[in-house]
Amino acid sequence: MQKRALITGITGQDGSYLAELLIQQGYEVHGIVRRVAIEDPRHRLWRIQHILDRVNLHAASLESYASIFAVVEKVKPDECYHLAAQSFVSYSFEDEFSTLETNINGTQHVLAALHRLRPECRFYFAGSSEMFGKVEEVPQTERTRFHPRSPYGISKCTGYELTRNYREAYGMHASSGILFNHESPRRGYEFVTRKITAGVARIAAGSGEKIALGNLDARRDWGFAGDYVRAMWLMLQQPEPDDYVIATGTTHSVREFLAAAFGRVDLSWEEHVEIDPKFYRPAEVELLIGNASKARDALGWNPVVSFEELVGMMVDSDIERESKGAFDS
Ligand code: NDP
Ligand code: GDR
Repeated sequence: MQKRALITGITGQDGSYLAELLIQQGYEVHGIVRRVAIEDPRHRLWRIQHILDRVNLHAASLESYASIFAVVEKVKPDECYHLAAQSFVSYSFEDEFSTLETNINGTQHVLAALHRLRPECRFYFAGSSEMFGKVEEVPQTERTRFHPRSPYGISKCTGYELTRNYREAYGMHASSGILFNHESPRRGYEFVTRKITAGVARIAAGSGEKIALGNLDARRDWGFAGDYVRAMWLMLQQPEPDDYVIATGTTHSVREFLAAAFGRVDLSWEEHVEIDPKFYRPAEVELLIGNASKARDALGWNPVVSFEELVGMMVDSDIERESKGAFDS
């Protein structure tokens, strides 16, 4: 029988790669989107334009239990990937209320609807390395204590605990992936990697601008989103639900990302970057590096794309877009 998957956040970076993967695996793919997305597909559905004929979209609001309930009742999914969230850490300091509302209540609404209507559905929660925050050990594993440093990180800790509680209280197959940063040519422009690669493409084309950035010393464990959605799928194929760290196990500073991205077009980053204090955060996460050995042993998961390949892929893609004057929304 063909399996049915429901993805919240299908219009985002990860949602788009996951939808492609599930289509390849023969799933019937359903996605929850905001109503405005259906009214403005050119701008709001750009990441899934190429597969729109193979996905079924349902308008619903994460903040409304009734609307989530209605979609779950209609779709009756076998697997649900809950990716939708206010995912920009910086913005979570500016608007704590909507971040907590969307990320915590949204997760509770999806879990509660599945529990009521489809308890056998397998559930994936998009946890984050931001839950480790001010890290208590290096590298971080599934056993490392959480110390979130932003409203976003706090919301993800709560989503993780909700997921664990539905697993333990009701026996649901509910798993959390604790995913470290993952990027791609579909990354949102507000995140530092894409901000840099899009800037490199414009500068290489002669824009003459400077890229304004914050903390260049922050270190992240950056992987490729296409590799990471494979881990999400693998988690839901296991006989038992569990939580897994997904990471490459290597770390680079923002400064090193700059050097690699500008190096791709033979430019020196120091001439094209300026520091703007407004991009510093009230509380920073300085260093993240994950140990994914549990996922390697239990899921057989390994990242394929290296840091250098990732940076190259993003710069090349932005240069191509820039040359066509085809920047997405
Ligand atoms: P994106 O920001 O690219 O996508 C977020 C998705 O959530 C979009 O589809 C967006 O819809 C949707 N969304 C946001 N707010 C709402 C809302 N109020 N109601 C309905 N939908 C909403 O994130 P990613 O794809 O990068 O990440 C996917 C998930 O994984 C997120 O939960 C993120 O926090 C988490 N994560 C991401 C990591 C990363 O490095 N990428 C690492 C660890 C965790 P719309 O297009 O309409 O705005
Ligand atoms: P992050 O990603 O906060 O790790 O969250 P982001 O790319 O926003 O920041 C990474 C690091 O770069 C520093 N930085 C800047 N960041 C941005 N956005 N803009 C700048 O100008 C800038 N200058 C320096 C930041 O201070 C930070 O240290 C991402 C999101 O995808 C989350 O949803 C996800 O959970 C985590 O990754 C894992």
